[in-house]
Amino acid sequence: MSNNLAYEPLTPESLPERLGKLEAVTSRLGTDHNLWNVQEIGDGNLNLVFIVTGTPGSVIVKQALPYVRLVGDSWPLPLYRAFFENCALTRQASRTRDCVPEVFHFDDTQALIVMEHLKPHVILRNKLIRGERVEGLGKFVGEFCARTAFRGSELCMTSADKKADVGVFAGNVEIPAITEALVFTDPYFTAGMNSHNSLLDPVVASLRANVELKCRVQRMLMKFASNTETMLHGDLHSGSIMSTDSESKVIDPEFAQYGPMGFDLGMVTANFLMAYFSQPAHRADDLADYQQWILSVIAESLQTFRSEFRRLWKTERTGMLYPASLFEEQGQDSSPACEQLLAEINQDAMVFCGIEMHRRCLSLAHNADFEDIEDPAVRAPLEARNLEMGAQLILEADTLVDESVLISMADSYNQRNIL
Ligand code: SR1
Ligand code: MG
Repeated sequence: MSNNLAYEPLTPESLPERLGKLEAVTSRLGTDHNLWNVQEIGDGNLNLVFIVTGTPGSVIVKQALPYVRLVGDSWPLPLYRAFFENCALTRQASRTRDCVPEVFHFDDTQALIVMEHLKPHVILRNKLIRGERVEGLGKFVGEFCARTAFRGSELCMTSADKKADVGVFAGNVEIPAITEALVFTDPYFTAGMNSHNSLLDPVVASLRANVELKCRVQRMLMKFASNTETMLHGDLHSGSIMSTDSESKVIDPEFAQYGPMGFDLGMVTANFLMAYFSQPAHRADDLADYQQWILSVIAESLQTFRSEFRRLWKTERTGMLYPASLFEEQGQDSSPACEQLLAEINQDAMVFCGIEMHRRCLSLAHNADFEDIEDPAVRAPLEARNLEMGAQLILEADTLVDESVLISMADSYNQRNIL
């Protein structure tokens, strides 16, 4: 909509007329917009999402609303978030190959992005709830996190480029504020928008009474808010990944911001762990094998993150950090520095993981893995395992030297009767 129209939320009825002259769209759907079929499919918390289909093909149109869709217009949210989502998609596309949908058109005034329709991909969370496997998922996630973390940092970028980009993203205040409140703060007191399964009351009370736990979470919030190591996806959960049985893509980087390298890895690991803990309520057949498969995805994503990060360290360390002039050019090996950094990233990731495991059961925006379990009495013991393991991750992240410790911990909590 390059004709200076004022912002207006699209509807299936208005969309063909309003986008009907856009070359980026007509070249993919055909020029007769009366023949387009429009379906609103947005089931997320914030935006409008349409699939628009013409005779030759289809596209996705995503438009920001001036408020939080999940809550309504009592919670306004700036339209400029579409600008940051477009920036993030563009940067991710250049840092990872074939991992994100291609952007065809961005309209700042309409807060709208026209992008590739991923087909026949579906939201990964739904596949995990249905017990479906995705080939190569762990490798995909590990590579995505390592490439975006490394290539978006001053290990790789020039300082001038990276600092300019931190400046661009610094303009985004409200979206990080959502994460700062909903993820890091609200779960740990009786915040207004919170909700939880009341059968969990004793577990929740003990988490909220744990001062050491809250101190550690607040320390991580400080890191999240003030550390600009790399450009994060910012909301990497299984609803932000779309998969077929053998291919995955990452979508929805509207929470992108600069932050600590372990954040995305920790968030996505938490979402795999929640898929794991919720499985006993979703299936009886194949339960043990399927849970084992989820654990193997977690292990592979963490291993791949390390191996890909090490590869990039050797081949793409072109930024001002850990320069070759200090190490290789002195005949000295920089691998110990890489290993030390990886250990710190892993430790951060484990704390972020524990925090995300808490927020999805305690604050606003729970996840379907647990929420789809209708009977609170069936759901509570599974959520309790998740909450208690989350607390151990936050308190003992330094003991989680590699994924084998994490996997045994998950296996052990999965057998506990907490309530
Ligand atoms: C009000 S937005 C709630 C949540 O939805 C998004 O997907 C993020 O996870 C956010 O925390
Ligand atoms: Mg999202």
